[in-house]
Amino acid sequence: MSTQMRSLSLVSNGYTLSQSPQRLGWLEPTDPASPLEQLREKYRAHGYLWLKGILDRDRVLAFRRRFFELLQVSGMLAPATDPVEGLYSGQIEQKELAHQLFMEFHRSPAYEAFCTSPEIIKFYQAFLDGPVYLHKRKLIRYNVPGDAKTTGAHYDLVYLRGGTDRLCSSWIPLGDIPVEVGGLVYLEGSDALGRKMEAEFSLKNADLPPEERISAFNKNMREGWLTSDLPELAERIQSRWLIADYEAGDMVVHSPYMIHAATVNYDALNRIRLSTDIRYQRSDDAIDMRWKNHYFPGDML
Ligand SMILES: O=C(O)CCC(=O)C(=O)O
Repeated sequence: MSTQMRSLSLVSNGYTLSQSPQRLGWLEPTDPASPLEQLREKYRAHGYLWLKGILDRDRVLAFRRRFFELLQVSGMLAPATDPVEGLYSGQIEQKELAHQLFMEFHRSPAYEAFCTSPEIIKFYQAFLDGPVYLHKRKLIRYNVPGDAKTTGAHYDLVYLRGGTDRLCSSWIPLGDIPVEVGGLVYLEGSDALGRKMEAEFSLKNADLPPEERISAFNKNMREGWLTSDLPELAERIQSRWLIADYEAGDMVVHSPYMIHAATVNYDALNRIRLSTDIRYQRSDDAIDMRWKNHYFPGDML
């Protein structure tokens, strides 16, 4: 669908993407039942697989409900609404409590169970052709409507340089995330650019002490982010940001070199954007030991 057919406001950290429609496109969906070699080939060629409906939609929604049921005491949800809708109240009255419960949820067996759903494990075992390992550091993100701060352009290996680069990120919408709700946007064809940038960073970082060399925050990096100016990056490399209407049940698998970012949640219905991002790799490949702990704010990853 053309972006003009639906008037979209696409903004990321103050930069407007929708002003340059020629720099926008749509993410290409993939049937998870496609033959394995086809999936691998597509992943190699595009740097991502948007696996439509690979997860059980009801299970994803039940997990969404669980999250919002736990956090609703913080005042996050509009009064007298069903938690599964995740409708924003307009302000989080008890911010500290929300944070505490949010962190608690990261450590819950329910979250672990969700991230190790049989469909996910089965997919990765086949895709990576062997036993797989899930990084313990896993992230849940909620983005309330109107929050101007979003994920800047980056590729994941910047944060995961201490192990193999044969790892896959899973970005999982926990609920429907149409473009307006501010999901991930992917820079078309950027896996190759990410590889080139990483090779350049490796040269620059070569003389740094080992810990600093792999840090996303060393003097050669920009806090891990390549830029906040998404339109300029797309223009510079003559590419397009690919947007999508994600649905509960989908999972995007992206390569550690694929450049992505997020846009502001402008949902007219006031839905909070909820998602998780987790990383799988083969268990016999080198593991970045810095990811062996639960996520905590300021963990410098
Ligand atoms: O959900 C987001 O805003 C960022 C997620 C991300 O960067 C990732 O999945 O690698």
